[in-house]
Amino acid sequence: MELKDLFEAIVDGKLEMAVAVTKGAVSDGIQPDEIITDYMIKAMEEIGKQFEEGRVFVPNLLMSARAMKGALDILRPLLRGRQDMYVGKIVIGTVKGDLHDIGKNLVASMFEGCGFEVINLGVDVSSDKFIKTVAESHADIMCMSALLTTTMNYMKVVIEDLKKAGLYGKVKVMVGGAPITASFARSIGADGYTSNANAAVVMAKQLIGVN
Ligand code: B12
Repeated sequence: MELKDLFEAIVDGKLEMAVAVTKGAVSDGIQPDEIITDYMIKAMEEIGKQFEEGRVFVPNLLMSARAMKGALDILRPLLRGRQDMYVGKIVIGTVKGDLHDIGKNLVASMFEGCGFEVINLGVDVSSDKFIKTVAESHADIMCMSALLTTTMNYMKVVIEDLKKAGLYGKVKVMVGGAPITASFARSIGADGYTSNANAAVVMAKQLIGVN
């Protein structure tokens, strides 16, 4: 099996195949970043394109998501293994009404791999839950993800509630997800936005002043 089979396995939603190819790639010494960026993310882009063109439907997306998760589960411990120092604490979640978590989990795994302690609140996270967790954990950064144009505006609600709770400015806020832009992030008062997981780590470190 070759690594390009991972792309096909995710597009076709074949979990066992995705896991087997990923395990093979790891034992061949291929770096997790390369597997994620060059094959896994590209496969999700491809299935997304096919969905937009009406060639596949929601069940196909779910199968692909399952295969992607299975492959990411193999890589996650390896990403963690790179951690050599504690950098800071991050609370991350996908906002209320939104169930997309593949990108959010990738970002969370990258953070963990680069020394952050991560509290992953999952999907469909309410403002109350974000704020309660930030307050209790004394997190350095709160990260919100949204993949729907209908849910991205909820990020503003959370930031407004953060202000009411007296936490705005005390915790840095990062936002991301396919429909988010830097100007949207600025307009709602977020401290940072990046379009991908690698850049998210660089920005998170900048925001809290570590390199
Ligand atoms: C997989 C998928 C699903 C799966 C999700 C499974 C899962 N566990 O996540 C399922 C089938 C559940 C799903 C459901 C729906 N989906 Co959907 N889905 C997708 C799809 C194909 C891929 C998303 C994905 O995983 N991308 C791969 C990851 C790696 O990329 P990413 O999420 O963008 O994350 C990267 C960056 O954005 C960034 N990032 C992400 N989060 C964060 C956070 C921070 C803080 C930072 C800094 C960075 C960052 O870093 C990540 C890694 O590089 C997209 C199409 C697309 N092109 O995006 C549609 C898409 C997002 N879905 C869409 C729709 C319409 C829906 C449904 C409404 C469909 C329906 N009719 O039921 C439902 C909504 C359910 C809900 N309430 O959330 C639309 C949204 C349209 C819009 N403008 O709002 C899209 C764009 C497809 C389309 N073109 O129509 N979906």
